[in-house]
Amino acid sequence: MTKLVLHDFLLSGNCYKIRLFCAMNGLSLELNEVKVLDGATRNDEFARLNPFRQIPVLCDGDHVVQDSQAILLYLAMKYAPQWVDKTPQGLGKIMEWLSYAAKECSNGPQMSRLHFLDPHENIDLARAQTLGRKVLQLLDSELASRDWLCLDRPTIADIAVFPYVALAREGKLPLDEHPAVLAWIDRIRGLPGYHPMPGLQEAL
Ligand SMILES: N[C@@H](CCC(=O)N[C@@H](CS)C(=O)NCC(=O)O)C(=O)O
Repeated sequence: MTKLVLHDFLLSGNCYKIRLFCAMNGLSLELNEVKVLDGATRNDEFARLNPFRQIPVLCDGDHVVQDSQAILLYLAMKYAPQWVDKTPQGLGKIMEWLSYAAKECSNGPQMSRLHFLDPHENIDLARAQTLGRKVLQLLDSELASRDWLCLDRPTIADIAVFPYVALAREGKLPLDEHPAVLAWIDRIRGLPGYHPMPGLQEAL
């Protein structure tokens, strides 16, 4: 197996998706800390690694993958296929949630949290929190009748949606009003290999 290097930032929920997935699947990762709050993704050297100028970026030997959803899909297909699905129907269901993580979870809970994490970011907090509340409501209603986001088992869909939802309180969002979401967070925390990131160490 080639060496896996993650260009990472400890407080980034998107990077945490990859650290968590690797921990749950016994994949060892070398971490390269990128000081994203100091603008380290915005220089030309970083753009040669990732023209999108964002972390996470995964290097699997010479192969480079950027975007947390893409990295989860790549790693699962290559090393842990039980987290994805072979059928077009199953993969389509997983992709629905990966897209939801990339748009709704990012615009809502991620941006609400970022407002408090980095006051220099120009974020419309009221809009982000409105979108964040919609995410929590939708997830609570979806998870009221099932344990996992899709396919009746944990998949990369759950890993992609998990971090910014579990960190919702850091964006001053009302996680405690959503019991089905809290129960799902608890189920993820119970999966073998789970380990937290800063902000997730406390009991629910
Ligand atoms: N769609 C991307 C978004 C990644 C992202 O938002 N990265 C942030 C850190 S969490 C970043 O690199 N921000 C620096 C910037 O945009 O300048 C993913 O899911 O990986």
